[in-house]
Amino acid sequence: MNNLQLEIDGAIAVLTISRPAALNALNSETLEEIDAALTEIESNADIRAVILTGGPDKKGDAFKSFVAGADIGEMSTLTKEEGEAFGKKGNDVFRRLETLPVPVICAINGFALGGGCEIAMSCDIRICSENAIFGQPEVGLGITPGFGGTQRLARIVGVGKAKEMIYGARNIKADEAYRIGLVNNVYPAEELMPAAKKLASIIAANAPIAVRACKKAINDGLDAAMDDAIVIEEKLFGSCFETEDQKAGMGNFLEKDPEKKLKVVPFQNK
Ligand code: CO8
Repeated sequence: MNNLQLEIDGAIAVLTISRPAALNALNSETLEEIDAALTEIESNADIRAVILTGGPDKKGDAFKSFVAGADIGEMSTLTKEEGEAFGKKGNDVFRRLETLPVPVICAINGFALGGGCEIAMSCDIRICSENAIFGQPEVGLGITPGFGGTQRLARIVGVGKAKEMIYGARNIKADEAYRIGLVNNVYPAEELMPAAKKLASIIAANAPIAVRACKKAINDGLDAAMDDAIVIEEKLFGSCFETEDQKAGMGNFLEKDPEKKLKVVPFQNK
């Protein structure tokens, strides 16, 4: 792959978007490579969590840019039909990422603009470095967000804030992204990847089928009316009782063996 690295370390896969000459902007080739990497991840049952991040820029700065958008050079000459097709290409890949069976943590290490903000919003959990900048600058380029930004931003931060950001092409810094709920946490740059790996390890240590079922229940339930959403949960909850993890997990609790007791660890922000 030319613009993407996939490293698998035990149960954790790290996907790094890497186009140093263009601040990791997403061109068609990169979208195709992400799609191929998702196929590989899906076929590997050992992977329990994925981290998505951006590689260094051409000067080697690892915290300059996560993804500075879709590739403006590639988009500049598109026709109406080609624009729609390019939007669909991005949307299909991002939707695949969003519905990947295992959780995806996005570690945003710098600019997350346009398509960069949009791919981050397709992940389950976003954390960022203190210098991260988020925004949907498309209206300044004469286009709408095209990889799901009009839909996911409003769902994540609320309609009013999303409209303010999108209509005004207003970029926001990490602290504001944290305040409005676009990211779960902000870290000093050097602590970002260790934090992402720690979070991925915590997730990977839990019962994998149950974690996958939780992701599906939350995602599918959000698209449904509450009466249907709770049925989605009931079915997935029920399916857990066919797993070894449920028998072992509950058995351990009932054995009252202190070594096997579930550990309730308070969540630590930093
Ligand atoms: N596309 C292509 N190349 C890019 C992009 C991009 N999005 N962003 C940066 N680059 C390139 C620059 O052209 C430059 O190349 P070169 O060194 O050859 O001149 C290199 O990366 C470094 O960039 P800068 O010199 O501009 O770096 P600065 O530190 O001065 O500025 C910025 C950094 C502020 C991030 C600036 O590069 C910038 O504004 N980039 C564009 C950001 C943007 O507008 N992104 C949104 C794009 S639109 C989009 O994502 C829509 C998604 C949906 C599409 C659906 C289509 C139908």
